[in-house]
Parts: sequence; C-alpha cells; structure tokens
Amino acid sequence: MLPSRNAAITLYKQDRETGEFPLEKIDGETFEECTAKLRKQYGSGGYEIITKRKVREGGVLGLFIRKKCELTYRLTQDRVFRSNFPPADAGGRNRDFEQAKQDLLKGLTGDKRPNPDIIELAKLIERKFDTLGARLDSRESAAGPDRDTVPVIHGIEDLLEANEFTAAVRKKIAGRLKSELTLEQLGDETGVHARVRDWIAAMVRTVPAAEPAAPESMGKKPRVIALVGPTGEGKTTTLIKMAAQARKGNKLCLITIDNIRGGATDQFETYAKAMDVPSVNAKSAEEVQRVVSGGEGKFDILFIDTAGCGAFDFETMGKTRQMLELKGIKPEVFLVVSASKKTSDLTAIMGNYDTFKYQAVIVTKLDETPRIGNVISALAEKDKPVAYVTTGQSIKQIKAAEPEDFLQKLSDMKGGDL
Ligand SMILES: Nc1nc2c(ncn2[C@@H]2O[C@H](COP(=O)(O)OP(=O)(O)OP(=O)(O)O)[C@@H](O)[C@H]2O)c(=O)[nH]1
Ligand SMILES: [Mg+2]
Repeated sequence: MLPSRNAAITLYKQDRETGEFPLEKIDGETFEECTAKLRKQYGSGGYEIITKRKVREGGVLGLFIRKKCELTYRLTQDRVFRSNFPPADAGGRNRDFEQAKQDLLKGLTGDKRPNPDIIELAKLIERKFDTLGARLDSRESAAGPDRDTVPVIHGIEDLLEANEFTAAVRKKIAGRLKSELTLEQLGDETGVHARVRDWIAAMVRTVPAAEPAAPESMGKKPRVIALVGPTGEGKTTTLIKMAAQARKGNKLCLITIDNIRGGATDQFETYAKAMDVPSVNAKSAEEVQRVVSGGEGKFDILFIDTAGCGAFDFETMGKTRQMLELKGIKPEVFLVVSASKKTSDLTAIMGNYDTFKYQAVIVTKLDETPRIGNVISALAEKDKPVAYVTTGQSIKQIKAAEPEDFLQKLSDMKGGDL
C-alpha cells in the first residue's frame, strides 16, 4: 500500500528535529463519538489522546449554549509506519518507499522539476523511516499503542490503589508494564502480578538491624542505640523488645530521656527490672554523656528511649537531638513509625526526622493494618531502609525486616515466578 497525498502531508507535519506530530483536535457530542471518529480516521491505534474536555459552543446572550466534547490528540510515529508503510519484505519496503517519495515529490511540487527543499525533506523522511522501521521490526508485536488499553494494566493500577500505593508509584508501575513487557507477557496475568510483586519488593530496602556485638568487641566502646519518633508509635515497646533480643550474650543498660510523658520513667523502670537490666533516667545532655562514658568497659550496648515528638514539633526534636550528641560515640538512631499512618504523614515524619541522621526506619503495628502500600510508597519516595518490623504488643513480636513482611500484606496480588 502506498501513502496517499494526505498521508504524505501527514508525514510533512512531523517535526524535523523531534519527529513529533503536532497536537490536533476532534470533537463530537460525546467522548465515545470522538473516539469513534478517531478510530474511523486512523484505525485502532497510532495516536495518543492527550486531553479530554467539554467545551461550550454557540449561544446568544448566554442562551442556547451547547456543550460538546473535544479530544486533543497527537499521531504517534508508529502510525505513519504502521498504516502508511506497512511492513513488507526487505525489498518490498524499499520499493514502497521509493514510490512514496516520488509521489510526495510530485504531489508537493506540482510539476516535474524537483524543488530542493522538498528533496531535502524527502531525504530526512527517508532517514527517519529507516530508523523507525528498524525499531518497529525489533519490537515486533510488543510495540504499539494497544498496550495502553490492556485490561491487566488497569487492573494492576486499581489493585495498587486498593492497597494504598500513592499515585506516583501507581503511575511508575503502569509505565514499566507498558514499556518493559510485551503484549504476550501482558496477557499472562499471573506473570504480570509476579513481576509487579518483584518491583514492589525492590522498593523495600532493608538493612541488618542491631545485631549482638561480636565477642572480640567486648570491653571496647559500647554501642549506643537510640529510638526516636512521634508520640505513641511504639518506641518504648520496641526498645524493650530489641533489648530482650540483645540481652543474650551482651551486657545492656537502658536509658530513658523521656521526661515529658507522665509515668514514662516508671513504665521504663518496670520493664528494665523485669529483664534484670540496669536502667537510668537522664534529664540532661551532660547526664546522658556521663552514663554513656561511664558505660565504657561495663556495657556492650546502651539503649536510649526518647520522648515522642510530632513531625513538626521542632522544639522537642531539637532538645532530643542535643541529648543524643555524644562525644566519642556516634549513636545508631532508628526512626519508629507505625504502619497505619497515611503516606503524607509518613513522608513528613521521615523528612523532618532527617535531622537525627537516622540510619533506618522501624515499622511498628504491622498487625494493625491490612494495607501497606502507604508505607512502601513513603519508604520508596524518601529512599529509606527498614531495619525491623513489629507485629504486636508481646515482647517477641519483632523481627529483622524483609521485603516479604510487606509483600504478605498485599491483598489480591497473585504470587509465582515469571
Ligand atoms: N498492635 C500493636 N501495638 C503495639 C505495637 N508496638 C507497640 N504497640 C502499642 O502501642 C502503644 C504505644 O506504645 P509505646 O511503646 O508506649 O509508644 P511510644 O512511642 O513509646 O509512645 P510515647 O512514649 O508516648 O511517645 C502501646 O499500647 C503498645 O503496646 C505493635 O507492633 N502492634
Ligand atoms: Mg515511650
């Protein structure tokens, strides 16, 4: 099939530098009518819809105003080569193109004498044709606009939304499905789900949490582990859980610098006594420093519990940070956040707590929420690793974080390998 004069003009509209087509409009009574018109004109693809809107039409003094639907669209490069230059055998395509070029020259110059500008344009088109034709060949059926309408992609987007992933994450994953999977692969729903699970797993970066000190480090500088975070997220409970895990083979000391919440120190002391571990309530930066320095050679790990402060409570944050600025020892700081917080709160907390230079996040109360996309989205957006997850109030309900802890909570997502 050879290009018509209109098709040649369509080619002519292509931007010389970028190869892009200009934006065009089509209107109708309904959006369905507009799409039907587009399909009639161009077939099932080869164009992308940029905007959909309703516009007012006609009207006298505000009366008889009609609303019509309008689509803005742009032809895609595939369009030209798919419909105007359908793939042929190697010789066939060149023959088609030669003929098309001659038609184009005749059509646009109107006489037999070649116009140098048109010849230049024809050469440019020929070069573009070769490059894009080769690209089309290599992508075979994987290429093509139809993938925009593949139901499995919409299904995945809905699933991610139901799992509370942010719009940014949903868009990124849909984009990857469109660009990285062939139409055949997109037809395998289980495979698509497995692929998406892998991508989600890769968004959860984990770090080894506070492991027990190696025997050879005994008697050297103790490790100082501090938990910070907003009020009620589970700092104290988690710190006690961590201490209970580290107790075996390590000499511990528990320090609380939470002098804000009523009864906090009593609660802390009760836990420490139950574990038979010494505890101290430090009220100033000097006191913390004294306990830590005095702990050298005496303790392997000192755990510091802090007062809860909201993401925007910069005053309490500043005071707490000062108390953790220790001479000679750099505390390992973990940010404690609960899984049920919404993404915007989590990103604000993760961002504002950067002042503590925390090394990883501890996600608590995983048991309290059936959706986890909010947490995964925030971790990915802020590029923060996770060290621990906690799944209940009992002392044993803590574990070193693994992507699987989060994947398990994705509802309606199928498993399996590609
Ligand atoms: N369900 C569930 N509850 C938890 C978990 N971790 C902590 N909690 C509960 O959350 C509540 C608050 O825990 P705390 O450890 O006192 O929280 P905090 O961050 O120290 O609070 P402040 O000191 O007031 O800032 C308590 O009732 C805990 O039992 C968990 O993983 N799952
Ligand atoms: Mg507390």
